[in-house]
Order: sequence, then C-alpha cells, then structure tokens
Amino acid sequence: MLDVLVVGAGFGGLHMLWKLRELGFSAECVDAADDVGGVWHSNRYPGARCDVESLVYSYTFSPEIDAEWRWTERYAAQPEIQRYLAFVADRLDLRSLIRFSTRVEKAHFNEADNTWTVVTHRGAVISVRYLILATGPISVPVMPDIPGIEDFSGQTFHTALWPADKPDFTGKRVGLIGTGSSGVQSIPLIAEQAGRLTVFLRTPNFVVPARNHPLSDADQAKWDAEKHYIRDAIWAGEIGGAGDVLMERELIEARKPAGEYTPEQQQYYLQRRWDWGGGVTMSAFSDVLVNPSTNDVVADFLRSKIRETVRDPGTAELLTPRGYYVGTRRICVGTGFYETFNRSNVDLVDVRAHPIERITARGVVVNGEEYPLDYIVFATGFDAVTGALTRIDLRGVAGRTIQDAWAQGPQTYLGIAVQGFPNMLMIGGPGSPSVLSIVVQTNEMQADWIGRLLTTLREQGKARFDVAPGYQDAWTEHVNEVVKRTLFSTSDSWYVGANIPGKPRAILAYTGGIRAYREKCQSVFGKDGSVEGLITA
Ligand code: NA7
Repeated sequence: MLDVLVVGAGFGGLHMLWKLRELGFSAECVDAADDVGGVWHSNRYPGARCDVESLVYSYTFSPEIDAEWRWTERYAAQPEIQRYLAFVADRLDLRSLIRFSTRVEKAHFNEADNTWTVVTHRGAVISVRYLILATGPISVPVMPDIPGIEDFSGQTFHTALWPADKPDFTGKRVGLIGTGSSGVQSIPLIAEQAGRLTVFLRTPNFVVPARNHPLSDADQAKWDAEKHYIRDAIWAGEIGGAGDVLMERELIEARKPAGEYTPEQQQYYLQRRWDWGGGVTMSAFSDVLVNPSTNDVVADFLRSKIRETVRDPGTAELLTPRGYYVGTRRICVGTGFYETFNRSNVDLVDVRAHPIERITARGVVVNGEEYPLDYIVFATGFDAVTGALTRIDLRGVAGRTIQDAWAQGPQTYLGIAVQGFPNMLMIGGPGSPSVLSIVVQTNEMQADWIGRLLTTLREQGKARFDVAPGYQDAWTEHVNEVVKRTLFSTSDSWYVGANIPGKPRAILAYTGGIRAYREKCQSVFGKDGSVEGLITA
C-alpha cells in the first residue's frame, strides 16, 4: 500500500510530491490533465498571465530550480509558467510518480484500517494511508445559468478550458461575458483579432496597468542581490500586495496608514505606484483593506484614471466600479484594458441594468435586442477554493460527505485538515491564506507542515490523525472573526462564494495575514512530539 496519494500536479502537488519522496514516503500523484501545470495547463486563453511577479511566483524550496530557471518577463505568461512547471517535474524527476489523465471520483475513509480508498474515473482503485488534496483554489470553471446556451449555433469557449488548438477570431463577431481577471486579460487581444468584439459587462472591476516588461540582466542582478530580503519581508508581512518586487526601497518603506500622509503625499505615492505598475497601487497604504476612508482615497485615484483613459464619458462611467471597496473583489492587472474601449470595433453592453435574457442560435439577447455573434467567450470564473473538493465524492468517518460537513461553509483546522476526515490534508484549502497570498509560497509552507506532521507520526508509529474536538471550531471562528476587521465581507465576490448560487456565504481564505498564519501553524508542533489540535492513534 502507498503511504500517500497527492491529488493535483500543479504548483502545490508537485512540491508536495517531491517533499514526500525526500522524506522517504512512498507517494504518487494523479492529475485529470495530460500534463503537469494545474490551472496553468488549462487557462490558455489569449493574454493569460500571472498577476503576481514571476520572480516571487516561483518555488524557493529547491536551490537547483532557483539557480537554473530564469524568467523572461516581469509577469510570466501562461506558456512560460507551464514550461517552468514542466522543467521542475523533469529536473526533479517527478513524472514517473504521476498518473496523468486520471480524475479522482471517489475517496472514502476506512475506519477499520485507517486508510483511504480512492477510485479514479478509469475505475482504478488506489489504497493509501494519507490523502493530500492539492486540487487548486481556482480550478473549477463555472458557466453562467443563462437560458439557451446550448442553442447557440456558433462556438463557445470558457477561458479556463481553452482549446490547445487556438480559435481564430480574425474578422469574426465575438461576444465576451465576464470582466474579472480573465476577461480583462483577454479582451485587448481578442479585440485586436476580431472583426467586432462585444463585451457584456455586469460588475466593473478596478484594473491597474501591469507595465509588464522583459526582465533585463540588471533586473536579474537586483533580484539575485535582494531575493533573500524580499522573501523574508513577504513572510514578515512587510511587503504588501503582489510582492513589490524590484521596487525602490523608499516606496516599500513608505507604506504606512494613509492618515499619516497629507493628501498631496497620498497622491504622490499612489502615482508612483501606478507608474510602477501591477497590484502595488493597492498596497500604497497599510490600511487600505481595513479603513474605509483610506480605501476611498485609493478607489477615487483609480476611478480618475478610467476617466482619463476612456474617451467616451458614457463608456467610462459604465466601466467605473462603484458600490464596493477596492480590493474586496480581486483587483485586475491588465495591459491596455481601458484603452481597448476606445477602439471602433469594440462595444460595451451594460448587463447590470438589463441582465442577459437568453442566448439564441444567433447570439446574445439583452433588453430585447439580439447581438449577432459567431463566437461567445465565457470569462465567467470559478467555483473557488472549495469547488474542486466538493466535486469529489469525499467521505470521512461514518461515511459523512464533505458537502455535509461544509453545508454551513467550510470548516477546517488551519485550512489544512478537516475534523472527521482522518489522514486527509489540503494544500491551499479554505481557511488558509491561499488566494489572498502568493499561493506558491503558502503552498510551500503547507507542504513543509504536512511533511513535518507525517514524519512525526511515522516516528511515533502512528497510523491515524484527526482533528481534536474544539480545534476546528476555534480556527473556523477565528477565520470568520478576523475577516470582520477587514472590508472583505462587505462585497459580493468569489472570495465569499457569492458567484455560485446556493454556495454558503463565508470567507474562503484566511485574512489574518501570512505572518500570523505561519506562526500559528508552526506553534502547534510541541518539543515532546505532540501536535496541538490533533488526536493521533
Ligand atoms: P471572476 O473574477 O469570477 O469573473 C467572472 C466574471 O464573469 C465577472 O465579471 C462576473 O460578473 C461575470 N459573470 C458571471 N456570470 C455572468 C452573467 N450571467 N452575466 C454577466 N456576467 C457574468 O473570474 P476570472 O476568471 O476573471 O478570474 C478568477 C480569478 O482567477 C482571478 O481573480 C485571478 O485570481 C485568477 P459579476 O462580477 O458576477 O457581476
């Protein structure tokens, strides 16, 4: 029998697999896709790019990978990230441990022998001691519930299920629904190719310019000199947003509550960060996500940029986010997004005032008007954080399902374990910082934690752990309490499950900061070999 099965061969699963082998466990991995990469394998839409700087969206655990890989751009595009993960799998010789094109359908815990029985869609049965779910926080695409989608006679694409054989939109009429990160990244490129692009906009998001650029030798040298400082500073919570990588020290050190600056200084720092590009405008002040008046300063600054860029005032107004705090819905990092609406072949249709009525064979109907289309692109998002887990027939003690356990929202211990699901662990699970952190780094921390736990159990001759009574409730209460100190719960975003009808409303990621999270996780290991919050047997 295998010691461990890792589900998912993306950033989280690959590192976990390597770690388990290093620690001497027998481990295998399964992935539904035909290659490594996770979301970076399937999100092949035009413009797909990470919105975190590549230099920090990278593994730190392997000196070889760190030394041998060189990113070409400030923000890596999907193909480069896919190449990176393929390089990691080859360099660390992981492929022989991975079964590709294999989806886990069922995983049931057996109380008699403290094992998991995993059944794949191919009917293979895998028996393991420990089950590690590295299934990705944004890996389950969702289609909107619009009547008539099946009637459309042209082709439809979801951004997260983009075909390897890229569609050619040249001269075609393309409709695009959804203006989150995926829509924001793909709209400018589709507009360049299509004959006409019609964007159906429901809720405008704040979009900041990426100012992407090739990484020069000088950038690389600066990074090599500073990377240890930056990685430590990220964990210490001194660096905000998406990393502030390569930024001038002065700007990083100037990050204080907005109230400590005059209005002129506030505008100065916002503009400096806006010119620097990327998510760093959001982290100009340390209190932007907790103090409404600071949030207003940042939001007003960003709104003024839309008016400056979009020539038609009506279009600019439609694109201007209002009614929620900036950052409580994920900020989008784009290139030429607002400028695209100055093109003569791009139309913007307001589907907030008048929701999409239906889709017909010919196109999309809004407010009684049919927009004829050849293609429809759905950039309509994901069932985030819990979706990949609740789609598995996952049963713990006494056959209790994960859907039942999480009926009121996700309940976890440290975002890593679930009471009543012994010997099961999650990477990037709900109740951990996941999507509100640089996921690659928090994944690494969780893999280290899991490795330490399994080693401890092995040393003690134990075959089972479960969460002790009270600890899951306490952690979940803490996750739900700490978010109240922020502005996150005030808006309807996928961060709280609001994009999925019927999904319990609960914050899906830990908002207490990665420093506090890491300290808490590390503190549970006692010198005597005990692990606080777990019962072992
Ligand atoms: P998002 O951010 O969830 O965006 C989905 C978009 O789709 C959003 O603009 C939705 O509008 C829109 N949507 C969904 N259903 C409809 C209907 N029925 N009508 C009109 N518009 C609709 O997904 P992304 O893929 O862009 O990004 C997800 C994350 O992946 C991203 O934040 C990065 O972290 C990577 P709504 O806001 O619900 O009004």
